[in-house]
Amino acid sequence: MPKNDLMKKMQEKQFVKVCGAFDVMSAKLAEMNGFDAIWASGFGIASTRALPDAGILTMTELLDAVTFMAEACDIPVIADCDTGYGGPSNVAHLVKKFENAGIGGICIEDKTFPKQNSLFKDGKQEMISKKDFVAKLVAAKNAKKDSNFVIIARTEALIADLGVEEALDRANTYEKAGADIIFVHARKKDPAEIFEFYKKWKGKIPIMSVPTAFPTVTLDELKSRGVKMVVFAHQTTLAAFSAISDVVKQMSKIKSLDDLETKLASMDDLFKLQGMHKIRDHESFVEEEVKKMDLN
Ligand code: SPV
Ligand code: MG
Repeated sequence: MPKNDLMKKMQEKQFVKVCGAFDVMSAKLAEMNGFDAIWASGFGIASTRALPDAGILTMTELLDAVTFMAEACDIPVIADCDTGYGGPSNVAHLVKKFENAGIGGICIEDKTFPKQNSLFKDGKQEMISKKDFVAKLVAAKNAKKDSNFVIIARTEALIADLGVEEALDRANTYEKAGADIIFVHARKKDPAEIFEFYKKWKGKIPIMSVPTAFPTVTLDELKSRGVKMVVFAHQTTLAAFSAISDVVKQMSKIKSLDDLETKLASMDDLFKLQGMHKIRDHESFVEEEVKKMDLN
């Protein structure tokens, strides 16, 4: 099970880098490349099932996918739990299940169920009231047993075009309700609005950013504007899609595998990821133990 040290890392390092993952392999690769934590992306996990990122997957389906990641990783795994799968009681149940599974924390957002992906052009972006979302946060906070379990409150005020003042009001209220981290999502290519939020934010808890919509903004710039946690939420999913599409397209046409133009990983790379050597060692160990029993 992963060590749940995300908040500690944030205090020590001032800035943490989190990588989106859609399955265990992408989570493991992120860990092997030095990320501080994993963002188990709802968008990514929905993509692996070829289902819309629109609240279609159930809570237990998400829990299954994220549990596999947490079992394989030593760094914390944060689960993107959309709107929390219902009201405060559903959120309390969710926190209990995810915490028991060794997952490092959850993110819930203040949209109506079923939510639609925030970056989906012309998607439905309706929000619930501040009061109703606070009730979910209070339920989440009261349900967690480990103080290190992270509750990220995500406001969609900018996604719903309600402006910076609404985002600030909601973020301040969510901090009071017990959130550990605030995530204000933004979809405009011009970062002026989200930068205005960062400038006006006077809260004490850390701010998280997903810069997919404004990719030219550097990490140093985010850091200088007070962001404490960057999440590259989508890129592993997008990369996997393009890499697999490319190789599959080529394989549909080639006469032999030698014609493939893509540089592939080796089988050994994957055996390493799987920990195949551990199987050999384990089998030798079991064989020795059985021998010692002197059976006839
Ligand atoms: C996700 O990774 O599923 C997120 C971020 O929630 S976004 O897709 O931008 O809504
Ligand atoms: Mg999501």
